[in-house]
Amino acid sequence: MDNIVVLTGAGISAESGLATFRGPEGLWEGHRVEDVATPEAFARDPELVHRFYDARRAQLAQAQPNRAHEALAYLDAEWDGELLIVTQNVDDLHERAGARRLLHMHGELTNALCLNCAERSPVAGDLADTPPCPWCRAPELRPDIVWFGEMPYGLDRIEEALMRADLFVSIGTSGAVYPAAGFVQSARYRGAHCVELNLEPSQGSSFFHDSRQGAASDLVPAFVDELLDTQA
Ligand code: BJW
Repeated sequence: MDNIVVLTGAGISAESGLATFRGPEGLWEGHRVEDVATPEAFARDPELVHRFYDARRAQLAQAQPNRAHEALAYLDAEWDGELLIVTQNVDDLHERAGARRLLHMHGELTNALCLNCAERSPVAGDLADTPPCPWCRAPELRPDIVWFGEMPYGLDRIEEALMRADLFVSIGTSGAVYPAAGFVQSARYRGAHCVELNLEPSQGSSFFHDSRQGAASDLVPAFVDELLDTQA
């Protein structure tokens, strides 16, 4: 077991106080997804969308990584083989916990993307105030978030890692959104052992060899210990 791909979703950050997307308490309960998570909605009402993401950024600044983020960062530090942590999350809790081999496939809440020059830059202040792009000075910044219908980041790198993976681990994701929901099938087809750690079985649960139910802050540290024992 040398090469590992870990996929994380909103469930890993739930115990840090960040709402998931699709539960009864879901992030979008008070917002229609079409109002905030498509490029068309942003073109229609940029201020509404900016206010939504500015509020989430402010909330993120108060949140802390939990034991699951910390366990993955420990795995990153200790694992001698290849590892890629692919997160669908736009929060920065993995990197704040210390993870380095990390890819944000759905963008980052703390970054802005310029519609004029396509450069990315860290967000300083609220985007609702339409600050200028630090590169080209145009006041055309949008959140650096992959919305429905847009191409996720890093798919070539992810595909390559899945091709070489001996182990694929999916943590805290409902398996409702593609292409991430299809990674288990790609990994399994190429011979990887596939493990799911989630509060409940995901939509793609039957594709996993091993599906464990529970809170990420319990399951992930225990699983990381198991993995590091195989390396010792
Ligand atoms: C716990 C826990 C605890 C709770 N411990 N667990 C038909 C078929 C196939 C595809 C499509 C289709 N129609 C349209 C599409 C494409 C579309 C799509 O998938 N739509 C679906 C709705 C069907 N996808 C796209 O448009 C993507 N782009 C694309 O496809 O480009 C073209 C392409 C073509 C070919 C190849 C490749 C690409 C882009 C998707 C962008 C997703 N963006 C969002 C919004 C970001 C904005 C924002 O943050 O506001 O990203 S959607 C939202 O869902 C967010 C998440 O990253 C994503 C996944 O959600 P996640 O993380 O799984 O959260 P939840 O809430 O769903 O689940 C949480 C889980 O945790 C639950 O199971 C809980 O039980 C569990 N949990 N507490 C452990 N303590």
